[in-house]
Amino acid sequence: MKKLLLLLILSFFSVQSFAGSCPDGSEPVKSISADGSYFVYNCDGGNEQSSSSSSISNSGSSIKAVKYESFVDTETSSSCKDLDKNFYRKSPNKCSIIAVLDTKLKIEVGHWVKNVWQTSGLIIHRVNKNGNLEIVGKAENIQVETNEKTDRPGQMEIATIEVITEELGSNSVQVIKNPIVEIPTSALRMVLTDVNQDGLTELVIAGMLEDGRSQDSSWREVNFIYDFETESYSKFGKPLYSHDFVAGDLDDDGYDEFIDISWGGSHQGGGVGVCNGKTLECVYQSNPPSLHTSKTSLSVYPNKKGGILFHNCSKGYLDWCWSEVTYINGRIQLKLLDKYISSKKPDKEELFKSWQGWEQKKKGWAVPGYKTSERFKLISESYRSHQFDMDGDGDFDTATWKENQLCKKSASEKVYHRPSQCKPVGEMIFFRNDNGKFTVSDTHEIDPGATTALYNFDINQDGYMDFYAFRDEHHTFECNNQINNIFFGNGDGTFRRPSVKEQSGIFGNYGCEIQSYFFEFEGEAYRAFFTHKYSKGFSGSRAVYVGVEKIGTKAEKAAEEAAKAAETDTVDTEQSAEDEIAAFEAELAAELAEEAAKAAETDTVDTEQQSVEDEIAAFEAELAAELGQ
Ligand SMILES: [Ca+2]
Ligand SMILES: [Ca+2]
Ligand SMILES: [Ca+2]
Ligand SMILES: [Ca+2]
Repeated sequence: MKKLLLLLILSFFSVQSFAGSCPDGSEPVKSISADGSYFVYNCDGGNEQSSSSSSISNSGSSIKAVKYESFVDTETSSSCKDLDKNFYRKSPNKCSIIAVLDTKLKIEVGHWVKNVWQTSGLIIHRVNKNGNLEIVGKAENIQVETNEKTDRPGQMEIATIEVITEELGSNSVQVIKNPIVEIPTSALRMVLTDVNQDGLTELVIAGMLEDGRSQDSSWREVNFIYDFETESYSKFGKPLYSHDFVAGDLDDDGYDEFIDISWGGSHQGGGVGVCNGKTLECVYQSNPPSLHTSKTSLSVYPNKKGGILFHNCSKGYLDWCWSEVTYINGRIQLKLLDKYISSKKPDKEELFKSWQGWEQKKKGWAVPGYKTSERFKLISESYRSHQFDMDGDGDFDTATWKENQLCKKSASEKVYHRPSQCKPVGEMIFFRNDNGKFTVSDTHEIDPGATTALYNFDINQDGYMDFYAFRDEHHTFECNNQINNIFFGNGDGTFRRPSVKEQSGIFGNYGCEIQSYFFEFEGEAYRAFFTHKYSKGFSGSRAVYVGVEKIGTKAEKAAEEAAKAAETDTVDTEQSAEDEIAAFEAELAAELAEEAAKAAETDTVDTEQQSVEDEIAAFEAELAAELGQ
């Protein structure tokens, strides 16, 4: 936590020192482009006359990554249901634990972090060359002491678990392999895409070294492509302090371009790199006016050149913009489509003390009914946005959240202490796209916590796109907060929050879950998740268990219900004792599920669940006795 806070705090200081370099360590050569309109950086020995290639090109060499295997805990059954009863929410879904991730930290970042996977920033899936499912997670093993001045590389861990889905739910689910590889970088932004258009996805990593090292160190880093099939990586682009990184096919040739956006202003250098998807050559330009980093997302027009970039328009986080992107001569041009004023200008100031002891005046707003010395709303900002089709009309709509900090203290205290006296308050805002004009279609209060990714998936399989915000454990010391930020779509740009009971009818909850990801594989819906064994190992290693559950499809549920209905229709009045047991059990199971859902909702220890189980046992015994007569 300390480290993360430091990262956030450091983001707001500008520094002068910078030593950018090419992947091979040499200095990039700066020259003017052929048309004189932008700078070109060249890494291959200063070949300045090659202005037509006008860029940093991919080094091309592929490096085998250092590799370990993760493991499956043989003392725990590989069924999710046996993992942990504390947070268990009953579900009929098939579910298996497929790996246990337990990588020790090189450098301690807080007594509560025992294992780098606790703060993993990614869970996704891919399909490999054998057509098998792979679950992919990413974590960082921070290699620097807090505030250390160093040029040491970062260390990212990528775990890939290849699993046979037919056996999901059994205690012997087949895990084909589960390598963990190390990539020598650090990053907040990653994109899974088929870089070379061979039908298989790679992970594109926007390297940047804001990993707790001193602000006098360079935070600039090149980008990496991890090839899952060969377990090797290659590099491209020049070192940049990549704060935002988006991908999309801007020239409609099938290959995704990458827009690599450095934190604006003088801080570690500004600028935008645009890397051609086919050649991986990058052209660098200064920040287009009105583009400020922190929540950039890109959608591309289907079967057409260009797309829409969503971004902050000005430094103060007060307004957001949608711009049409055109990709000409290797660089991007932005044309403003629409703008949204997210907050009025802060009109008050209060003194704040950071955990390092620095005192600084910060801007914000008064809270109605309070003096600013007692309550203060500090201006802050979210770092993510997501574009997807919310209303099924074929164009991309936008979701993002507004985040401020609500701070409380007594009037007699001289300064506000941050973060201890402040907590984030957020509002998720959905914008519907009507021919390039964006209107607010819905808003919901959220507890943003450490939200690091926004996803869409039709979770309840009703044909309307749903949306969820994934949180990791950086700021949350509790379990299961990630499922608080799930929104079910109504198909028109509005969303509702499903109750825990409604959620429980779709997916389960196993142990102390810390991240969740919904996806489709071979036409079936699944959820992958990271969880802890709360009751047993929390004070020990805090090993992270990776699980996959299959979500029943709508067709399957309908078939089940039809079968049940057909069964009851044909049963005559002389129902057998077995049928009676089955019917009673089904009824009680439904009750159990409801109880479990309630229990999960209130987080209280439930004694009632046990009594219902006892009831079933007693009834079974009674009937067994009757049958035996
Ligand atoms: Ca590929
Ligand atoms: Ca392209
Ligand atoms: Ca739409
Ligand atoms: Ca839905």
